[in-house]
Amino acid sequence: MPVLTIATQPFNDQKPGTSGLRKRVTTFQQAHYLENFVQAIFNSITIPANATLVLGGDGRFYNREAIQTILKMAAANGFARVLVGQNGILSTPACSCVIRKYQALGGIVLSASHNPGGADGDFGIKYNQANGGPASETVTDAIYAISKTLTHYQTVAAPDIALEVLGDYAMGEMVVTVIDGVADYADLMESLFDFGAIRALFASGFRMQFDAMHAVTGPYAREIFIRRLGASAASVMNAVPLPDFGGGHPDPNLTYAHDLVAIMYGDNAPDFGAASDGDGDRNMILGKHFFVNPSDSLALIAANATLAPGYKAGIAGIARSMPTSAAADRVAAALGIPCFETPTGWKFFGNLMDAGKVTLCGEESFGTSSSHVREKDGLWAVLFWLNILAARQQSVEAIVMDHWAKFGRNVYSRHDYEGLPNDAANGVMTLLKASFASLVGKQFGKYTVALCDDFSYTDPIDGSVSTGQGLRILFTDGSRIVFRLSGTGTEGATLRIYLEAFDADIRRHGLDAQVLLAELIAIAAQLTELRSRTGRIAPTVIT
Ligand code: VG1
Ligand code: CO
Repeated sequence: MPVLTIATQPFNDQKPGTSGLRKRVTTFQQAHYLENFVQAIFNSITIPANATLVLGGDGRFYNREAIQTILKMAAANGFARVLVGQNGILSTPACSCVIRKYQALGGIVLSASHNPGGADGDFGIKYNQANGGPASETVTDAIYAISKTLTHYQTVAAPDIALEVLGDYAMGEMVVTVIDGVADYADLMESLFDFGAIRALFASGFRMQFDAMHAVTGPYAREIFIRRLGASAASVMNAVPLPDFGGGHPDPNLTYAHDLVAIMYGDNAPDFGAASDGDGDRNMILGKHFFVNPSDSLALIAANATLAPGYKAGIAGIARSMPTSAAADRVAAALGIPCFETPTGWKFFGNLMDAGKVTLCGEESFGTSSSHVREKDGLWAVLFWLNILAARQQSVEAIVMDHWAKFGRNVYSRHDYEGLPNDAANGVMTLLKASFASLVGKQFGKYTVALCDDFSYTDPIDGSVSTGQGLRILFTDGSRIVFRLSGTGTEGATLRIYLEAFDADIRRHGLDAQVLLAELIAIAAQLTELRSRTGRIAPTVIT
């Protein structure tokens, strides 16, 4: 099959953000736009003769078209085999699992994760390396540099592959294998958790509600919760992946997962609630009328890790992103294991896991996972919780309260201001940074500023340095406020304000975080001139 070399023009806007390249579908539909980025990926790596690529996406609008395009480009660029998810679908953690299981050279995940989908929504593409994790910054920088200079890409003239039917298909010299990514992933989960105990929990009348948000986890959740664990059919809702996620915003938080939240805070609520995002790497955990903050969830999983068979021998260490609360640090200290603080984005955890320094990783943005893959993993976190609930036979709320009584509570909240004009958001950040020199030592109510900086990280394994990772104001009592601009949006800017204070007093542990953090929230508004600069009086999303 002859390789076709097609002329293209370079694009200047293909810089990957926190997690891959995310743009409007209409941007990706421009002539040669997708091809340009894919060729830049292929040019940034060496493709040996027997190389396998894993390919799949979250099923959003444009997924199928993009998969067919990439298959032909993979054939032209010399891959021996592509493992592609049935119907072109693979969740992000399943893709990571498959890359590792079949020792692939890497994988391409098509997803814009929690961003809305559909013809007017977002699309995205991300390259994962042989360890199953997102490409490092060095690699994404190289891809970006190449994308700005490309003049040609390579493809073949081949018919589309029938992605519905499992099996092998020839495309020139290359073999396309349509795989069942659900089975591989479910098997991995079964090897880590006590499925017998969880099955017994469901059999005893324990009720769960899982919301797949019309996104990728539906088929995985059905296989695992209903078929393998015996949960009732009604326990999984919105389980059919739709190209536009049913018009919703597939982001599992208190604002966008409102249907699930209404059930969990309603009369006769189930014992346990959970949701995942567009590509299946996020998780939200709820108890009866109770929300578990993702930072606490990481700490709690760490403290209870040995209850799950896959973690029986204990954990080597924990890593958390900088804005994530220090609740996990307290558990690490108690266990006598290290805790690492990395920039936002899962790509920073890969080296630590590969080096065996950490077992658990987490981000405040509903992301938790372990070294079983190299991505965050939504259903893994839900299963970990079910395993803990089965072992401890207590309610979600009781388990969290116990944890706080033992370790103290890192009271935590994130306020997101979405869709801000870029100028206003940048203005806030510039103002803050400029004020840093004069802030140290200043007193705001009961808080005194100890240190201000722009977080920078030196990777302990490869020595690479990442600067500009978030503005931090640290107070003398360990409280802090962090400010970041999102790197996953496609229009305007999203300002994230992360607030944290420590409270060891058990009498206050039942109180709402917004009440306990009121003073810090006011300080953040004052320092950023938030109202006058953005015109906003309240955040879009509060976590
Ligand atoms: C957000 C989260 C970050 C997460 C990233 C990708 O990034 O804050 O913790 O790793 O999304 O998650 P940002 O730059 O918008 O703050 V996913 O599930 O969207 O791939
Ligand atoms: Co995601």
